[in-house]
Amino acid sequence: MASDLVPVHTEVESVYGLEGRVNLIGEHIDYEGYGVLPMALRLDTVVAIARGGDKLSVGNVEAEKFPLVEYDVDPNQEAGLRPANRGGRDCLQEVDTANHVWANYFLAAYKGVFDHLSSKGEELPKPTGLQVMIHGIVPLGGGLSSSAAIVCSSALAVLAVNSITLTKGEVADFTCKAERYVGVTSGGMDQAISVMGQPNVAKLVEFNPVGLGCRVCEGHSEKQHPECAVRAEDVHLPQPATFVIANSLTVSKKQETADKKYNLRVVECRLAAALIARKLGSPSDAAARVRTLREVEPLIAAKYGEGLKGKLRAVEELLDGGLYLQPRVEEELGVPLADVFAGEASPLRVLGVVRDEGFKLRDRAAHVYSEADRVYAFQAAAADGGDSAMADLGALMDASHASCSKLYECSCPELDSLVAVAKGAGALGARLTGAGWGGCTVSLVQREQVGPFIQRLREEYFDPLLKAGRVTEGEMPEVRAQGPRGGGVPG
Ligand code: NG1
Ligand code: MG
Repeated sequence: MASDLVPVHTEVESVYGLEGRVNLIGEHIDYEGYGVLPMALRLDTVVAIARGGDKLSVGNVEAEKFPLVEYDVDPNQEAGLRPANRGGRDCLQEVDTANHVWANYFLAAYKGVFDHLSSKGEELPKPTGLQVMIHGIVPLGGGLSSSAAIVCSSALAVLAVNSITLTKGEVADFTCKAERYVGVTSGGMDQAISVMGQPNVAKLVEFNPVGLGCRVCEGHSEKQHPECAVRAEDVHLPQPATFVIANSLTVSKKQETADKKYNLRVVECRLAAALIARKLGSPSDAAARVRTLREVEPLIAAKYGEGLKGKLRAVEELLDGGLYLQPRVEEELGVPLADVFAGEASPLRVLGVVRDEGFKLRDRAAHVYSEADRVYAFQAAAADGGDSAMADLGALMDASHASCSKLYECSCPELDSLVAVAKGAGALGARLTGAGWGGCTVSLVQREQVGPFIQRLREEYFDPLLKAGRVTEGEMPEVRAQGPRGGGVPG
């Protein structure tokens, strides 16, 4: 890959590359604090970087599609605001989410490096001009985490050019926060697997927030240890298991649609958690501070018992199955939503956008709790590896898709149809992967079935799209398979 790169102006000092990922199970639960089970892909994004010039100059090998973007090295230099006297604020670069350009992902990473170092109280490097050249082959808007691949490799490049080394867990944690500057209030799965993924093995990625019992150190009750923030454990899959990733060819424009889709789901989960807390006796102000469904688990367990059954009963009894309009949430919570989200740009934007449409709370919470449970069932079935392991893994993937489609409503007709075709073609399990609303599916297939399986997808999903003129030959078909040995099977 490195030989494809054309350095701008100066000699390349460092080249960094990180992969996209496929999430095998655990969708839309990372931002609720729950573990997920992704696997790194061979598709990657590479960043070449060198000091030089007086701008952050961000180019792409595919210059026609992604034209050169230049940013000021330090927009506040002229105002005389040096890092030491910025009144406690971090890097003053701002990412303009209203005018989304591709290079914003680099800028988010750049800002993230400065923010992270200053949150650790470390001396900040002097901002200098940088020449950056990027090349990525992770399909965009495909649910394969092209965005995290560019954010994480950019962050590593900025660290490298400043001779800074950090632990993988630390990089995974701060790049997750950094990617949110682009405007999507995402969880930490993609950055974690991008940084911690390894060939030949899937990973159970877990997040260890303060106060909820860290699984690394069993401590950090007050302030999180940077090295404990994210933890990744190997998950070895049965040998015949092959995962076929197929692109529905419907692009999911997650950044552009965030406030009506992805960010709305994050808000719905938070409101569901707050109402559960309120109904289980928390005072209004405490309930309004609850941020995730994971946080209310102890309250639920005290009344309904441990385990998934108790959580689903709580959701059924405490939340209405219909739509909640804002005044109803405020009445039941006892706090205006403008106060709940004071100072938080993204949820306030969501409120503005969906004012008259309302929130679905019961279905969203039921999805999160059941999906979180399926992740551990998947890990257990993989570890068991017995005769029924393949069928068990497949059934869990099917249940995940049904839940994403019906309860979380993050599928779309094309993804549902591709999943149905995959099942008809003999997949043991098939589901959307990533945020959904377009992008890719992942199917579990026996290794020796891969060839005929891909052929069926071509005939039943891709050829009709081609005949109908909905895609061109050049776009056809992005079908890739990856087995536990990491061997790519040509599509
Ligand atoms: P994709 O679709 O790959 O961008 C997104 C989020 C994840 C996770 C999944 C849904 C980003 C960067 N990533 O992934 O954190 O929530 O959706 O499980 O937005
Ligand atoms: Mg993404």
